[in-house]
Amino acid sequence: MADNKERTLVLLKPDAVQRGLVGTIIGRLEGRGLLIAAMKLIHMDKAMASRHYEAHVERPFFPGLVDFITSGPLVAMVLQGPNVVEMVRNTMGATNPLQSSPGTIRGDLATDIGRNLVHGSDSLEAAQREIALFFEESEIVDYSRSVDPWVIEQ
Ligand code: IDP
Ligand code: MG
Repeated sequence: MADNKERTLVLLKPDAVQRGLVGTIIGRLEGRGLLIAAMKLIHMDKAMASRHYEAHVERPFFPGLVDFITSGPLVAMVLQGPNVVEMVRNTMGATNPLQSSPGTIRGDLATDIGRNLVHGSDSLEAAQREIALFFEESEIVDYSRSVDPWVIEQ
């Protein structure tokens, strides 16, 4: 059985905040039954953005990505549930909205790879590193929901 307490970092990027899609996107993730373990609005600086996207530092799109992700506030969340990394990535859709399936967040709501609304960690290892960049351990709330047995077979 999958570990129900797997955690991932989700960012609702500055385009999601500016376009008024925060509620819609959180609703889609919540609707899948994922538990919100932490959440805050934060305006990243360039140093933090460079650390978050350190894997992409050599890529040609890196400067534009850092400019974009620091261009306004974003919503950072820790989501929890079985297979949460894959669940969030599937719900987000492919990186390039041109290839994202309809029904996914990017496939329904985004057009441009440089304005693709959401981030989700791509592995549990990346999630651990990214969560630690955004949240103190004390900001992550450990709780269960009475509805859990209706969402996850116990
Ligand atoms: P992911 O967000 O689906 O995990 P990554 O490959 O990790 O995709 O890329 C991180 C972010 O960098 C993407 O979400 C997107 O915003 C941006 N990005 C990736 N590739 C390109 C590109 O070719 N042009 C512009 N931006 C890109
Ligand atoms: Mg990525």
